[in-house]
Amino acid sequence: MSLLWQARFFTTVNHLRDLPKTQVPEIAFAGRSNAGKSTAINVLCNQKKLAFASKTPGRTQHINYFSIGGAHVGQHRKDETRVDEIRALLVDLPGYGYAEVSGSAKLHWQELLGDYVQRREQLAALILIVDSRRPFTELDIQMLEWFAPTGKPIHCLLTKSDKLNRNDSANALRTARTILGSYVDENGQPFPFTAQLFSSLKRSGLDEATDRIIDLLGLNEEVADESNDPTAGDV
Ligand SMILES: Nc1nc2c(ncn2[C@@H]2O[C@H](COP(=O)(O)OP(=O)(O)O)[C@@H](O)[C@H]2O)c(=O)[nH]1
Ligand SMILES: [Mg+2]
Repeated sequence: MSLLWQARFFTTVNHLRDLPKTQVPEIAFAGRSNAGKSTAINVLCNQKKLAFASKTPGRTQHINYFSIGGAHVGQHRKDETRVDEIRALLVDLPGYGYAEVSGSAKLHWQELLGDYVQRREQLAALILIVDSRRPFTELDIQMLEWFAPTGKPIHCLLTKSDKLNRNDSANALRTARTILGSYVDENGQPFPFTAQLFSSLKRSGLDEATDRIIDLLGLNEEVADESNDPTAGDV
């Protein structure tokens, strides 16, 4: 059983000033509207309706938080002592690129997303959800460029891989890795950007994605760390 299956709704925020004051590591899911982000979150967390998967994209313009650990916290989240039991947070960011969102709403999410990914210290890594048939649109590249200077990892899920044959899937993965590998820091070192194929429909790539997320959140080291160092896990 994956730790991600414990995920429970935690809170929704519309403004950066309302971000939770939790100190546990969080991992954020970002992606173009309709890329399959909500469906991927649901499959990873083994829950049908945790994140809202929609046929009318572009409607969620806020940030949804899900907690791992302290399973009853969702019902008691005003009680600070319960919040202590949370081990990590999953963050569902607003989908970008939906054509019919108005100019001012678009600007609002863009500022919200950019500020969040660049400034949120608790953010351990980004899961970038990209449709394997439409890899790396302009806004995906924008996201990479916002995030790269933080030096934190990005793991890219190339979703809906069930729609591609074996050859096209392999090409999509190779192209994605080439693009991700083309980002280098001022010393010419590549950023910690990785990619894999993923299908929510076929549940393929699920173990690889789960292991990566648990790893990026530091949850697989927690038992060992706790016995040696009581401050391990603090951000
Ligand atoms: N074939 C296929 N369709 C998918 C997959 N993941 C999502 N979809 C479909 O793509 C559409 C958008 O998915 P959704 O998760 O709402 O995208 P979001 O806007 O990124 O959250 C929905 O109709 C989903 O059923 C997948 O792995 N394979
Ligand atoms: Mg969605």
